[in-house]
Amino acid sequence: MAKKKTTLSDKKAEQLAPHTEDGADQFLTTNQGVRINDNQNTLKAGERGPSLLEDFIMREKITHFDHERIPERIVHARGSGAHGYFQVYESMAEYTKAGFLNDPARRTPVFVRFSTVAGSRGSTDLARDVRGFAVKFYTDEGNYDLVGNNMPVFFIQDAVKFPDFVHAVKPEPQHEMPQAASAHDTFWDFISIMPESMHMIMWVMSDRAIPRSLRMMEGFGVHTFRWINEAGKGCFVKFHWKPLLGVHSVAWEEAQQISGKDPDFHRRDLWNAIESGNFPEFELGVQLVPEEDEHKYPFDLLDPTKIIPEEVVPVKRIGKMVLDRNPDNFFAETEQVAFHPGHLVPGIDFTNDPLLQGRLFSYLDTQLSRLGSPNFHEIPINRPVAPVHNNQRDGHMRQTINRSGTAYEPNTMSAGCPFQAKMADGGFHSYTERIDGQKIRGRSKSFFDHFSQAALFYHSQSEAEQRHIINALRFELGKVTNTDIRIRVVGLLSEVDMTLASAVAEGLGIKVPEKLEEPINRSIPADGDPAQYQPHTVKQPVEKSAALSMANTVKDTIKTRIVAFLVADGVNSTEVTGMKEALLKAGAQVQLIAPHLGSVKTVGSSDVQADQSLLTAASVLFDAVFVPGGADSANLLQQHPDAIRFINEAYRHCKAIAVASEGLQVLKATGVPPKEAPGVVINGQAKAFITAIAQHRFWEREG
Ligand code: HDE
Repeated sequence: MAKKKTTLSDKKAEQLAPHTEDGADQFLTTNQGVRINDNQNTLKAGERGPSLLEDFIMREKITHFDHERIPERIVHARGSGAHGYFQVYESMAEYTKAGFLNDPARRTPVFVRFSTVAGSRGSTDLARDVRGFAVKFYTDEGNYDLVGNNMPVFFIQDAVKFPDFVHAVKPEPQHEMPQAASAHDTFWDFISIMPESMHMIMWVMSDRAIPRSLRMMEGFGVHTFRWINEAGKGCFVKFHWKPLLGVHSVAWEEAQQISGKDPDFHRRDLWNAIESGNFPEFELGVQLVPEEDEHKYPFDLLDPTKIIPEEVVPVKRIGKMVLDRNPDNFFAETEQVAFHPGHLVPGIDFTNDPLLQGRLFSYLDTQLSRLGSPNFHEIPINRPVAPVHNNQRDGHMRQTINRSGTAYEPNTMSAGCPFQAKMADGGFHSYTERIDGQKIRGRSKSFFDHFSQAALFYHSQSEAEQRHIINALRFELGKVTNTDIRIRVVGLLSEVDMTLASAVAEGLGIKVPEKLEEPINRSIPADGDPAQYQPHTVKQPVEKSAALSMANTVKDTIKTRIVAFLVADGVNSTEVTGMKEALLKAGAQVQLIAPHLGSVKTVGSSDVQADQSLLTAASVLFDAVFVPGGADSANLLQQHPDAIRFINEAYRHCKAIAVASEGLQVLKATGVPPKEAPGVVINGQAKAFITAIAQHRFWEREG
């Protein structure tokens, strides 16, 4: 048989392969390869005697165990990873010389890690939080990392504030509470005196912070970056990831319940999707701004609290990423992968965004304590597929055996090798930018519009989305114990939108303050006009942007959606089979939930098997629910409190519900309005049910 043609996307898999082992058909050994004869007992002085120090097998095993933990990431500790590939649709050579963006035939292997920010490694996936969206491209020219988030802006404008911000959002130091939550005093204390955070606050209080799936959220590079073409011409670029399944979220109450029912909900969803061949797909989009237009907008491209509205600069979709392989080992891959915004390839460069500039220091630095050595790049998951040759030597856990007799450059003794690459040979060359200015610890006056884009976001949301933001703020500030903090935050919200501030204030039983407290983080240059360094608003080019609302996302597919069928003995098998076939054909998945596990008797055909019982399943873990008929089944279910609760919750969380024939009885028993309620299909019609599931949620029911 001909050898399978190696696609470039296999390159990383091939590189990882020699480092893997699975123990199949092998003897158990020590780390020195010695076969172990008894793994059940320590070596003892007599059957009832003390253990012997000389038991090298026991000591090796326990010593390794004692040291198997490494520090978790200071932020983004909780994460899930996947392998895949990226392919550009057409050459981007006009704008960038990056090889992987120039050749549509090239499949570049990637490793992606999605994460929450505030929680520890074992915390719930469904925390209200930003999601990390970090992509490592193993390009032929070296590793390129796009270390982004699922929100396009950030809380602060300057990296020096990052430790303060993280200390404020993390559990409070005296008692380490709360875990994976921003609803506490120190976070909101910080926010209440940080007006620049207002735009990001709108995003984190929106449903974007509680995604339905990691496969159904957008990603953003956040900062403005730079592309450089072969001729050396630069242009500004903002990166977007657009999920092909659309952008969807869960309800806040649902998120809290999922955290109890299945804290691994997102991780499991990603894993299962890949295992079942439903590979997550994201398109890479770019907003390109010519250098000449740098100062054309009423916001600063270097300010990470600002977006470029898509109506102003459209997002051009330039390629697709497919995640098609789960990691073999969580620790070796997902935990040990090390991202760094400073991992660049020729054709891509930074800008002077002061948040990005600080990140360039932090990511390399943090790996030294997290992974323990400057040789972390030798860990298999971090190795580039491009060859590595330099004069860096030694250090803890060095793997490479450098054979050269010289470890310096220039040299003559090794004929100058390894030698510098000319630009024509792919040598990285930093973008030549003229910098003229005074050394100053301060901020540009173009950074002080803290409210216009927060308002743009809020005004672009649907009615339901605005209601969710208000409720989220009421929840979060309701958990704050200090009234002064609540008042200050409501004061900041009043600068964004008065109806928003009033609604939040009403829920908190307070009044909107008339005057804002002066922000404390001002540095004004000696010759600067203080007024220009105060928070203010600048008119934006658009008042609304459709792209900011999830209500406008694609709603034409039910692929990978999970539908619960509530069944009991006596269920109508024709209705079960008919609906199941239609849903599977449309790409959804079905699980039969019954009062007990095992066989469920049917009317009309052989028994069916329950996938879960009402004890372990919960409506919050499904996208929609169907109750087929069959008089006995309906009778049993309508008297089963868990079945009634299941449907009530699905209704409360605005999900599609369908019933067929006697299934209507069960629906009636719940008190859910069976008729005229949006998203409730009472005639068991598969087509109508599929259309309803594709809508994702019927938030109008909340009203
Ligand atoms: Fe990070 N961030 N960050 N961050 N960040 C880390 O690096 C940091 C910021 C992001 O899955 C750390 O290896 C500073 C913005 C992701 O491994 C650390 C500042 C954005 C991940 C760090 C920021 C991000 C991290 C912790 C402000 C979106 C997870 C462990 C100047 C564009 C990557 C690590 C993974 C992780 C520092 C702000 C995204 C400490 C100093 C803005 C997705 O280096």
